[in-house]
Amino acid sequence: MREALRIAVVGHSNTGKTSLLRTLTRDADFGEVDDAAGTTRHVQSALLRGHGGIEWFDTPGMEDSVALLEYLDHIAPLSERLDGPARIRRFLDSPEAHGRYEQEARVLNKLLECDAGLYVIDARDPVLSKHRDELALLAACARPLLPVLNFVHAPGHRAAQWRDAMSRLGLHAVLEYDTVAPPLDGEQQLYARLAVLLDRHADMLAELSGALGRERAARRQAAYRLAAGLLIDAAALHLQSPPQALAQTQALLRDKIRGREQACVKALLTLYHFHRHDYRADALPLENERFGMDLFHPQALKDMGVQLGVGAAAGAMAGAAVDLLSAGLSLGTGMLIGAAAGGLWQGVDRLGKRLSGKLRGYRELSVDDGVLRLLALRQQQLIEALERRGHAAREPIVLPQAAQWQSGPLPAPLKEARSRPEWSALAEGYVDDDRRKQQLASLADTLAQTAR
Ligand SMILES: Nc1nc2c(ncn2[C@@H]2O[C@H](COP(=O)(O)OP(=O)(O)OP(=O)(O)O)[C@@H](O)[C@H]2O)c(=O)[nH]1
Ligand SMILES: [Mg+2]
Repeated sequence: MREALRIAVVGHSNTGKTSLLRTLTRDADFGEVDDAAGTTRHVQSALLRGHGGIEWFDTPGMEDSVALLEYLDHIAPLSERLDGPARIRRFLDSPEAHGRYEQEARVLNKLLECDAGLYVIDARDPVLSKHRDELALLAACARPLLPVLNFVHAPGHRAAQWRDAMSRLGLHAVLEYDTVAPPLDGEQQLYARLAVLLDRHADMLAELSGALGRERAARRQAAYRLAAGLLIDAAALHLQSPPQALAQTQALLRDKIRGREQACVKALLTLYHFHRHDYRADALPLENERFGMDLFHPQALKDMGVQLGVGAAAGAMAGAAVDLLSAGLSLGTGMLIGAAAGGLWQGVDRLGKRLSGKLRGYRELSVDDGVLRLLALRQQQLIEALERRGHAAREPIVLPQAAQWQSGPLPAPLKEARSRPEWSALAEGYVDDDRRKQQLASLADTLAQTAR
């Protein structure tokens, strides 16, 4: 097994060093992150496995570089013509390395031990002499440094000035990488630039970058399979109810579907290594009855621009389509499915004569197409938000409004699921047969393709 590459993450305090490592290692619990400067006090490592892997080192922020550089000029005057690492060594051997400049000593010591450093910059900051002094100290360690411009989504950032200042210091490869909302190909960009700086490790970095790209694609595919599973379960679920228990059956149906969506959301958060609190608490289906988010409130559907089945908005049981169940009835289950409660009564009126004598009073409840559309939209939006979210993000996810899935025919696998009650994992007699597997995979592809 090859040895891990060792990379130190360095920079001024509070620029997002720990945040960057959270995002790069996909670990939202790594280290401590805070608005206050001086949050990280000690060096902490994180291992990124695969192809030898990378051992990352988070370091404390540099705060006293101006004074330290003066001190260094004093204890290792230029007239002695020591090279950079020798000057830094002299400082590290001096008593002040354990006194006033203890933080800086930890950083420089770690950088000397590493193969390279990422120099994290808060791109909102103006370029000041303290930064130049900081870079002079870091550069003296004679390790390749890659400047990383963080906060590049902030209004009025100074990325251009920073790029200019960096090139004046001989640092020509620069990476723009916002740790909260990193570019989708951010990792690829990072490892490509590191490969240029770390020629001997270029093959390993290219392999690692390829592996991370494949992982990303596989994760997205797995996410859409989770969403497709939810949709099939919901579309296939039919609950039968005697007329007097209609309200209870309807409540049961809704609970089952809400619970199923919740399970899907949890599985998605876990898949992407995020926590429950990364999704706004009241956005989870079971935890609120606020009509904006409740799956079964007509307003939730309207807000998303989703079309309801005929008459559903008028019906008292909006969202739950009612179908008639009766053995031997020529009226197939498919016929009234898609029409919600209001639609049913209109439908019965219309069909009343033809059906007379054949109705046994039993009804079958299933969810309206509109609910399936809303479920599809919400999972798509959540997945795409998770794809773009850095593990440094601390604000909960807010789903955008989207325009797909709002109208038009539902995809064929969902239509088929409508007439396959045994396909719902929420029902008794559930079977995950080959056809279900095939249709789920096809639906997952459709979801993934319509998301972008
Ligand atoms: N909006 C936004 N906030 C960020 C970004 N990166 C970091 N932050 C925030 O900036 C603050 C500092 O982040 P840290 O990761 O603790 O910074 P640090 O460089 O490790 O700080 P020290 O350990 O104190 O030197 C935290 O409040 C982060 O949430 C970013 O890209 N965008
Ligand atoms: Mg930190």
